[in-house]
Amino acid sequence: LRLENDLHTALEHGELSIYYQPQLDLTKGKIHAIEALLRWHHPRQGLLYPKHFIDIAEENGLILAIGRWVLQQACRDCHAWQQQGLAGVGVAVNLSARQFLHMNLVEEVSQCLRDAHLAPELLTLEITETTAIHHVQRTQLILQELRALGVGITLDDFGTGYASLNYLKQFPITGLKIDRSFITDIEGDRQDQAIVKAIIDLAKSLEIPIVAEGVETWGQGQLLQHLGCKAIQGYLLTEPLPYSQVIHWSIPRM
Ligand code: G
Ligand code: G
Ligand code: MN
Ligand code: NA
Repeated sequence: LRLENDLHTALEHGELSIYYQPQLDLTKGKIHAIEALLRWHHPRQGLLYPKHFIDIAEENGLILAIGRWVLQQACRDCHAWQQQGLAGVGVAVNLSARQFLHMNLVEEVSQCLRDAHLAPELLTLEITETTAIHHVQRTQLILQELRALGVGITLDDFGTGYASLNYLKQFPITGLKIDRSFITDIEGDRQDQAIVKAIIDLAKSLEIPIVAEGVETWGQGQLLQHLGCKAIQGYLLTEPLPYSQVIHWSIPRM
């Protein structure tokens, strides 16, 4: 309850910030996008992660104001890094179910792009399977409008839900992220390997770019590359970084 009270003033007190985690295109050896990950610098409890407060924000509706702020800030930061050595590198912003259904999403996204002078192609929205499962037609319409703006739509945590394949069929998805739970043991677990290979092959035949998340070791990265995965994200490259560090970060030698 205390946390909930504090969350009401977190935005105006400037306690929220965005950390950024790059995605490496293995075929080009270049960063192609960077995911925005929300953090809360709590005055007494220190650095808090989304798992500590996103559910609260969803329940009390603060997620709408917070989500709007994340979108604005991420678009501004992405615009700024175009001139700071990261030209052509896009930004990926996570959206939760409530944002998706209750924000005036299409209007707000296009407003953010305009305000930040950001090319729509540089923005990708990450949704999960739970985002919209009960509102298929409405979701289809919103996603089509977002695609018409030029914004990308990535399906996050792919493979963990019940409806992954349905989503691919029904929605205009432009990217997939293989959930970290399939990556963790991929080197030792043949079943995980088979699942990941199937997802990669599926994405390839549907011509949808794929990113493996939660890649922590060089071995995992190599195996994924061998299986045909063209992009990775995870601690192998770096943990999520504050903006001030992102522009000075460079791809580690592997
Ligand atoms: O930051 P961390 O790596 O702990 O992220 C955990 C999860 O929190 C992510 O998978 C993502 O779905 C969610 N998340 C991170 N940032 C945001 C955000 O800005 N908005 C929403 N709705 N979810 C976020
Ligand atoms: O949107 P999503 O929930 O997928 O966000 C990714 C989450 O995973 C964030 O909380 C991020 O901090 C975390 N993360 C990013 N890279 C790694 C990794 O290599 N290993 C682990 N365990 N977590 C990671
Ligand atoms: Mn994500
Ligand atoms: Na994820």
